[in-house]
Amino acid sequence: MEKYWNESMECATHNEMRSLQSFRLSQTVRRVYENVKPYREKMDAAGVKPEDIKSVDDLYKLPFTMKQDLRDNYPYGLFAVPMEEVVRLHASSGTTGKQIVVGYTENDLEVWKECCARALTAAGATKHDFMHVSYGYGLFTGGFGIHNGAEKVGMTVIPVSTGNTKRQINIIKDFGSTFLCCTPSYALYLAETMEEMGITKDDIKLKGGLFGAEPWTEEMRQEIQNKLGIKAMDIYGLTEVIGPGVAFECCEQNGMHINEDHFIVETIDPDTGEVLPEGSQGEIVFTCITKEAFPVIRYRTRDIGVLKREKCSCGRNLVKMMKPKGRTDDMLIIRGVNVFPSQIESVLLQLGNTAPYYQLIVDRVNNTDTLEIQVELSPEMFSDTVKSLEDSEKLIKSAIDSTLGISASIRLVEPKTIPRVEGKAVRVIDNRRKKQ
Ligand code: DLL
Repeated sequence: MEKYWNESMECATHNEMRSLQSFRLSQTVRRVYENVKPYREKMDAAGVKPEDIKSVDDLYKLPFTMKQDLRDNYPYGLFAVPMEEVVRLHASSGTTGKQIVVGYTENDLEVWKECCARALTAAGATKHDFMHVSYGYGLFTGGFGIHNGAEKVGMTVIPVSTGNTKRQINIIKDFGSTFLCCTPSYALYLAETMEEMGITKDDIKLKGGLFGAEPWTEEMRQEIQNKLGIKAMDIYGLTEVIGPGVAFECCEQNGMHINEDHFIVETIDPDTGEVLPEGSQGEIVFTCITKEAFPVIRYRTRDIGVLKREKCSCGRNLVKMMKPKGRTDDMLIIRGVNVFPSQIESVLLQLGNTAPYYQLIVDRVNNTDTLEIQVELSPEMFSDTVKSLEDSEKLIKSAIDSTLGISASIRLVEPKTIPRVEGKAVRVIDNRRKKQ
């Protein structure tokens, strides 16, 4: 089995990578300065000229790009090539505000395929495998991104897209899918539906999957692996940078290698913008150094993560980002305490006595923030006595209160009442926003 897709890049030494990055960065900055007015204006305002950016060490001199810059220049204002060179558009709506539009040249699509092919190869996929893609096809980057990468590897791609979960299970079974790509929450939903249909993991041929597009915990990984009988790998990316494939997990399942020959990564303090040393938790920032149509410079992702540069047993030298904790905009502030939904997921799944479905309802009552955690009962628990349900509720409450340092109310809800989704899970309903 191939271990790497592109050994010379994935295993290049740090020094080799830095010099390649420096060369590509200085070229990209010059091109963007010459061709994209908003970047030129921002650089001029900051007093930085392309000739000031000679190496990665000069990166900090460049201004950040924020989601608002993308919105302000909607739809094509940040494109760096004429439209006749753009062969594909994708878009991301996000939860608030106007959508953002990104473009790809023919060469950008090749870069994207390469990034996804590396991820798939690291997950153990080869041309002998069948790839079942349940990410949405359309303006969302998930479906097309993985699809094209898998074809590049030579896999037999099954472009199912989202919807009709029972049909998806039949396809997995009948077509002999060996790999699955979807959001981690949809993977669990597929497993649940499989169980309802009386199909066990021994009836299907799945052996691996690449899951991403939303934060998920180690505990969730275990659930998916056990229920589907597969090795579940993490894959990260965002529309603004390229889509899936910015970073991917290797056999260690401990952090995602970033495709550093295409994207330079930094972590910054989200409040001050100060660059943090590798290893400190901060906001992840990316600079594209090979993209032609839409190269973002120091793009602030709002994802909170930690970078680790250490020898990996897989042999890759690409820096790793540990599983992102969540996004700064998903972070809840409850009575002054910062809470990420992933922390709650981790506690719930560690206790292991409920179904892996939950939702957080945040409100403000008498000027005080309230947090209610709705946790779904597993069908077995649902038939338990009232006393044992009360005991479970108390157990969850005390585990949550002591981990988060705030008091939350727990509501156990009937099986299958938390809505199942085909894409990204909706974990938080914040009623405070309506009241502002
Ligand atoms: O979600 C691209 C993608 C598709 C990635 C399929 C992986 C697989 P957007 O819709 O623009 O793009 O959302 C990007 O999703 O900033 C993160 O907050 C979150 N995200 C993506 N992958 C992961 C992951 C796609 N593996 C936003 N872990 C990012 C945690 C993730 N969060």
